[in-house]
Amino acid sequence: MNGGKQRRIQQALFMNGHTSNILESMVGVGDMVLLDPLTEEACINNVKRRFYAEDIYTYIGQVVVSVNPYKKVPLFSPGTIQTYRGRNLYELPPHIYAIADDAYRSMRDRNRDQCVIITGESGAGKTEASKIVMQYVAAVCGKGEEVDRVKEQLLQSNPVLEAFGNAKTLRNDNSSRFGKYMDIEFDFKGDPIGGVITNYLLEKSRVVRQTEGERNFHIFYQLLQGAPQSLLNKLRLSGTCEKYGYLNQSHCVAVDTIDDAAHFQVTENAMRVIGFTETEIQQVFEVVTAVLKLGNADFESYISFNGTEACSLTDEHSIEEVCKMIQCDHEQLKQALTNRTMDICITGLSERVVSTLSSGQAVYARDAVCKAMYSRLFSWLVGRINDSIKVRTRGKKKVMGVLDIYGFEVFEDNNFEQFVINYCNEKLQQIFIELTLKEEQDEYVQEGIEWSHIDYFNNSVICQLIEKKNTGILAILDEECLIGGNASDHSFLNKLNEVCIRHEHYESRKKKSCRSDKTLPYDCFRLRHYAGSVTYNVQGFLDKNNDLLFRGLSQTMFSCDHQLVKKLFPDGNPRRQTKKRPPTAGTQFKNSVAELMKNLLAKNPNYIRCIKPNDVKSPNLFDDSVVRHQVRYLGLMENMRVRRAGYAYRQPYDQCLQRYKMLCPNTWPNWLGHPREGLQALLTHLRVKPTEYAKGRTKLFIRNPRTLFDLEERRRDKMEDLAIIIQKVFRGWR
Ligand code: AOV
Ligand code: MG
Repeated sequence: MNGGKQRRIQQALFMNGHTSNILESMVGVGDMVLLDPLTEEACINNVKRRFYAEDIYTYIGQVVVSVNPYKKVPLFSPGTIQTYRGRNLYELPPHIYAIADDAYRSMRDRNRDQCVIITGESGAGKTEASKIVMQYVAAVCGKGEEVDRVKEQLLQSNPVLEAFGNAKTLRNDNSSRFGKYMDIEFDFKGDPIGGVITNYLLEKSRVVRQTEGERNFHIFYQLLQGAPQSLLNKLRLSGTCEKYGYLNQSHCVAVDTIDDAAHFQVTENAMRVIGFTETEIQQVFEVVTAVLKLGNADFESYISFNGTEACSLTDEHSIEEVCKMIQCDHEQLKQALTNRTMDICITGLSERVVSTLSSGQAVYARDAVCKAMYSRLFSWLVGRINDSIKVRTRGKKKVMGVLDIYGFEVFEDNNFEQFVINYCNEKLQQIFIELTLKEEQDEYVQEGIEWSHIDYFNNSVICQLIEKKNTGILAILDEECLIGGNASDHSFLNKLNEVCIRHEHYESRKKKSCRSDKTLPYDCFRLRHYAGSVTYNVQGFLDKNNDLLFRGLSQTMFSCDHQLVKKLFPDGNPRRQTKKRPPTAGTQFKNSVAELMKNLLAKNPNYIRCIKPNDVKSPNLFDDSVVRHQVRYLGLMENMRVRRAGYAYRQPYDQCLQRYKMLCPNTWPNWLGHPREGLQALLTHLRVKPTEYAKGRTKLFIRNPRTLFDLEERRRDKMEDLAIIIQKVFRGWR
């Protein structure tokens, strides 16, 4: 296609009589299906030119590709929201607003539940994109006191969950360390009436340990830097972050891009807006403080009278403040931290055995209870927010879901957490493939439309490697956890090597091809993920998957008189003790991800594919190789090819005829024959070129969005004409 023609198409696609500042800045092509030639180079150059021109959004058909600008760009304002409101997707330059508007109207007017699936690697801009979607929807839907209250609560859930669930990592200063799916629910008019948030596995190991240069969850720093003196006094918090073991080990406290003190105000205010009572807010901060202080408890080992290793608190008073605050029996907590009580079954009789812990084991117990306390607090917060935003009216609801989950990540040292996060991203890629590459092509085949298949990498083999029943990595991990006794991370790796060694996406030093690969240590396995290879260190896999808390600790926490702490440890209730083992962390995650997939597949998907322009968080650098890698694994080229060779729009014959029949005297007001023939008559009448459409078994396929656009335009004109005629007739009657 020559430049002139391309420009004309763009104009036809986007200008459509509108000129505004955002339009004037348009560079390159807005829909990459129009790229000529359709090559990876052209694609990268296109998004690059647009990135430098601050046009961060580009379409591939209905998919929005978003490049993180790493600075404020003038694309978001109430005025721009109004510009996009109620307009067709291709009428204006690509924007998240356009996709959000399309999804919202399709839900409201056509009763189709929607979901917005936001993917991309860590730091690519998913969380920001999800907030832009929510802000747009909030701005365009409904008005009134009650509706505004609901909107405000939904929006304010973001700062609360970010404060408690996000942290600075090496990849992203505000990295989501949990997955979030939020259903926003609407009534029949399209007014928001509430919502439900589902959270996925918080990376709780961060509470007690962070990699050098990373931080703990934001709330710890916010509280210490931003809480008023009166609250700090109440919590008996003094001094700086450096005083606390859980905050000082990674040598990163202050971050240029983060104003912790200001964020504290935002978090606290958001909690009030959502409806947390002052007592609840106070209790939440007490739990956060308890975690911080308990983290400073230290132990020293000694050899007990019977020759076994034991330990005691280095400073007897170190847990006094915590005990006072959470109203816990000092002696009981001390015992629970330094001893372990087990019920052992000997010849059918259950006997209670108390064993002493070494100082290392006590630190482990301390960390375990802190991780449990914090992650359960997080789940409680989500539950509490859900209580506030839940729909109280009956009747049919329409739903729009927004998914913002931790992105694919690769660090120098990758553990169980990265394994889980990356597995989740594999599953999301599956949905994308299923719906945009596979289903689309399958549909052409089913409808009998001539089609030459476009190849793509299907990552289902990697999903299988991880989740397959009995022989998948998660199943092997569970099996090892069940064995107990001699099982270890090492024996887990050995099993993996036995079962998975031949899999083309699995690598370890036991594999022939990797024997001399020094970058792959002996205690690691490597997975060739769709988005790149990741080497996982098996250390801690069993423990994190088991996720067990010594019973003495949960009982101690349950016995606290502090209302919230007690609520967080129902498993410590002696009357509710069960012998049944809870499902492992891996299995729980797998099940909840499966549930999520089912939920997403039941809705009409809208995609935002986020891309990171560089690895140094710079607004001025577009690193071709970094972007190329993402373009490849996200499958964007395949997406473009399927889209380009395919048809932009499809609709069953009868629905399509109903919508446009007014445009042709033969089909208006009624067509008595088969809708397929009616549509043919209509298209012939409108002189739509036969190359522009294809007739399937049950649906009409339209190749180019312009054609659809044109039909819609004509329909709108016709409706206006009809309205005028009707008005005249009415006037005549009066
Ligand atoms: P993520 O959600 O994809 O990573 P974020 O949405 O947190 O990434 O984006 C990372 C940072 O990039 C933000 O904190 C902003 O500084 C910047 N940024 C992203 N989008 C925009 C935008 N539209 N305008 C301006 N700045 C932006 V992770 O959660 O780590 O996977 O787990
Ligand atoms: Mg995020």
